[in-house]
Amino acid sequence: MLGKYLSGGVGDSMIRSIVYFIEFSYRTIFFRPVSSFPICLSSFGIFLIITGVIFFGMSSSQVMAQTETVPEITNGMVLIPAGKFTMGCSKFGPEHGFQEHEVYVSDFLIDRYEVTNEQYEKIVVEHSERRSPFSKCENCPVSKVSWYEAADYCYLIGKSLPTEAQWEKAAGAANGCEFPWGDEFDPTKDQARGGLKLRDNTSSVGSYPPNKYGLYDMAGNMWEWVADWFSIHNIPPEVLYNPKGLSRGTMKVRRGGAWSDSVNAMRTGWRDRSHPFSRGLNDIGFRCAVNLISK
Ligand SMILES: [Ca+2]
Repeated sequence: MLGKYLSGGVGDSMIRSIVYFIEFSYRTIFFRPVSSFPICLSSFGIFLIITGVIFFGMSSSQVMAQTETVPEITNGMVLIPAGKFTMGCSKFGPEHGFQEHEVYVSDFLIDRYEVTNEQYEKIVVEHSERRSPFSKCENCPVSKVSWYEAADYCYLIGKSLPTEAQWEKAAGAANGCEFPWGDEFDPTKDQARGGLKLRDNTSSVGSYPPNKYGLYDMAGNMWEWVADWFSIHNIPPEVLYNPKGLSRGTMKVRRGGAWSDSVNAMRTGWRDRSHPFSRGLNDIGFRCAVNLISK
């Protein structure tokens, strides 16, 4: 009866076996003659014990599976604590800045490093055939990925692209305009991989000092796709709590500058955009994030 009820939908063999066992026990216990009541009682006790062991085993294995997968997802990620911050940099104008406005961002995790060629090609094997000659080592940041490909990668490993607000908060500049380490870029100090004509390729991720959150290459190395649509109409959104930007657009925002770009582009408040199908000019990569609340 029960087996017939469940066989259409749930039905893997283990669940079916358990259901048949319960049904068999039920018939054995409750359809015996009254004279065999003691046998019924002892059967009922055995039934309870075995059922308990089975369900305890199932729930334990589920808990073990969950605790084993959590570290895999969050390995190499950094917690960015919730709070308000001033997003944008008005002085870069509507083309490359955003009118300064205060937003609140909840706790989230973000990758400590840009996604590397090796990591990306474990999921998208064929990318190795178009790996950029300017970023070709295993531990170099992946490039030549469209926004959609970057978003897909993050989704497939249980993450998402950071929103622009999350990315900018994680960049950690004291104000919204300058570099993660301060106001000046000095190429002799090896602060970041970038500055037009100063570098001829990328470096392995994490080759330069981290920012205050322990994140690497938030300035330079590769531009990084973020989730938001770009708009030249530089109006702060109505939603200032975990803002996600516009609901539609034609271009996607990229942040942080690249090995081949100008010093200005590495400034935390500087933003630029590309078409989401574009794979860039060997200069756009990404990192992923995990939201710790549902909205
Ligand atoms: Ca970067």
